[in-house]
This record gives sequence, C-alpha cells and structure tokens, in this order.
Amino acid sequence: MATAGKVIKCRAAVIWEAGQIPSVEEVEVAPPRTHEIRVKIVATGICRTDDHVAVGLFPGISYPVIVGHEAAGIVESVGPEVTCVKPGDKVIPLCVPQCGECASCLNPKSNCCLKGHVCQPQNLMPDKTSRFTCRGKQVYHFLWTSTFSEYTVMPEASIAKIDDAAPLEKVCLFGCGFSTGYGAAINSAKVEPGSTCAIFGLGGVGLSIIMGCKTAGASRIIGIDINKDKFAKAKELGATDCISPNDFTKPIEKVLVEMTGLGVDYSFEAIGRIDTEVAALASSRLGSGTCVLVGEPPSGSQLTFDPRLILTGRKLIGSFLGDWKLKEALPKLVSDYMNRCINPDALISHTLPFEKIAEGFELLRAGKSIRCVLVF
Ligand code: PAD
Ligand code: ZN
Ligand code: ZN
Repeated sequence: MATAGKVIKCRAAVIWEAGQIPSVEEVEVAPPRTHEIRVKIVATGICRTDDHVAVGLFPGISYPVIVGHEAAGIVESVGPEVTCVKPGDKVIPLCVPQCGECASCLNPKSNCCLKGHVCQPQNLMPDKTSRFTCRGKQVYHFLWTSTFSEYTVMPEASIAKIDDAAPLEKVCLFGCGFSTGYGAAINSAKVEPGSTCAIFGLGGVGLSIIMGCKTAGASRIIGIDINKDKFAKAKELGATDCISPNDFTKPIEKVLVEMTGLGVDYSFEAIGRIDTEVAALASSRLGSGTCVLVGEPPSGSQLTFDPRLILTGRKLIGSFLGDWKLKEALPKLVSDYMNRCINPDALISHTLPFEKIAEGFELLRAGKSIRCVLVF
C-alpha cells in the first residue's frame, strides 16, 4: 500500500491520565518493525476492561495510553520477517498473545503466554519503544492492541488471520467479550448437559457465559444483576431465571441455594468485585460445585473467604480470556460464526462512529449498553 514504510497520521482516542475518558486526537503511527504488523482498525468494541484503565484501576499501566482490545481490521503493512499475514488480510488483534514458543504456549493446558500482560507490561512494543506519538509526546500501548486508533501496530504473536468474508463490525467481539464468556463456560468450567448454572453480572461477558452454558446443554441458567434492564437480553440468550440481589433481604448465595437445593453446579463471577466473587463461590453446590472467576477486580484487591467452602468439595477456578489459545482458536471461532453455529450479534446494543467514543463510555457507565461497537 502507498502508506507502507511511512508514518501515518490518523484519529485515535488518548487517555492522558487516570480518571479521564479517552479523547479523540490526531496521532502519528510509526511503521511496523521486525516481526510487527500495522493494522487498519475497522471496528472496535468497548469492554469494561478499557474503562478500568480510564478509571485507573488496571494494574501496570503508563499514561498517556491508547486502550481498546476488542477489534477487527485489515493488515495495512508488515515489518521484516512477518510470515503469518500479508497486507489486505482480515485480522483480529489478540489481547492475550500466543507466541508459540514459551512454556505456557507449549503447555496444552495454558493460554497465559509468558509474553502477555500478566507476566510483563505491554505498554511498549517488545523492543521497549512506542509506535504512537501525539502532540509531540510518546503515547503508550495497551495489551499490544491499542485498537482505539484507526491504525495500530502489534507484534506477530498478537494477531490472528480470519476468514476474508467475515463482517468486521460484528466479529470484533471475538477479540474479547464473547470469547471470554463463551470459553469460560465451554473450556474452563466444561459445563455439562442438564446442569444448573448461575452467572453474576450480565454485561457482554456474562451474557456470553449464558450462551456458552446454553450451548453446553445446561438445564437451568440463573442470571444475577442489580440492573434489571439486563434481564430481557439474558432471557433471550438462554437464562431461565433472572434475579436482582436488591430484591432480597437475605444474601444472594442463600437465595440461590434455596432455589437449587444444594447450590448450582457452576457459578461464574463476571463483574470484578470481591463480594460477588465470594457470593458466587458460596452459591456453588456443596460437595461438587465449581465457581469460575472471570471479572477483573481492581488492582491490589485481596480475596478472603471461609476455607471450609473449598474443604467441603467446591472448586474455585479462574478463566483467562476463555482459556482459548487465541491465535489458533479465533480463526475457528470466526468460521463457526460464518457457518451460523455461534452468533454473538445480539450482544451489540449500540454501533457508533469512532468520534463518539466518549458517548460509548458514558453508555457503558450508565449501564445502558451491552457492547457498543465503534466504527472508523
Ligand atoms: P459490564 O460492566 O458490561 O457488566 C458487568 C455487569 O455487572 C453489569 O451489568 C452490572 O450491572 C453488573 N453488576 C455490577 N455490580 C453488581 C453487583 N454488585 N451485583 C450484581 N451485578 C452487578 O462488564 P463486562 O461484561 O464487559 O466485563 C465484566 C468483567 O469481566 C469486567 O470486570 C471485565 O474487566 C472482566 C473481563 N475479564 C476477562 C478475562 O479474561 N477474565 C476478559 C474480559 C473482561
Ligand atoms: Zn475485554
Ligand atoms: Zn507464549
């Protein structure tokens, strides 16, 4: 392309410091270096994790930063030695890389690539420099995705090539929210047919867990949220019951145990709060229940609970990006979408032009959106 090898000036949303909503600016995006790829982002969803950075609750972040990690786009140019994609390919950025070489990538049971943000900050590219500048200042990367920019640069390990026919303004949700929730049910919990499930938090992630539980054949799926506006969509996607903790004087875990006898077979926390994590654990079935933590709690949080909850046979597990090895899993998930086996389209409550990103954040904070997709 005519832009290959050159600095591109384009729109991006910069968070200048913690506590600020992203503001749309003109940024310069440097060309990709060795093993890097520059992508034209076509559509990007807003996930709560982006808001955690805006608020200042996400660990290990440097500001100013360009966030965004749930997107789809088209390769604009590639740096030296890139083999997995070529200009023009449709791609999804991976907020958890799959380098294919580290101990986690070589372990079939783990998707926590050691090059990912949980092991080392990804505020700069692997060579410890940034490809973004704005108003003469270096701007930091986020998760090596930074998709709230019309053009972004990522390492080869952080990109998956997808079907050329995939609609990018829809499949962007596979980059985080849908894959996280659906995988938490299918891969992490391994929900069984006929089982009972409880999902705490009915945002994009929680609703995707519901879809996973339904696909797995769960017979009872109970959605829990303090915002009752979320109930209609949860029922449309497979919840059999929806309840609000605010409607009961007793703790919600007691309500769930009474509803199910001994507790649910699988409980999921998709909010990111310590109190609901403990409630989810206590609602799982005595002797055999599994509680899956999915929500991202504020940095520095500590979880405390009565160990007898575990000693009496409950299992507490975590799920990171749905336990998918994303580089190999995403192309298959997108194929399943193209073959109409899975369909997260119903999660898209709003589609806005990129300039309206602040409105997208306000909708999320007001509990009015499920997934707001921004299009360039
Ligand atoms: P969201 O904000 O759209 O949804 C959260 C839902 O929880 C909302 O519907 C709220 O009304 C509801 N809620 C809030 N407080 C309570 C409460 N006390 N009791 C019951 N319900 C409540 O977020 P999301 O769906 O985009 O993300 C959910 C979490 O998952 C969030 O913490 C995000 O950072 C995390 C996440 N984790 C991973 C991972 O790999 N584990 C990936 C992506 C997102
Ligand atoms: Zn996310
Ligand atoms: Zn790796």
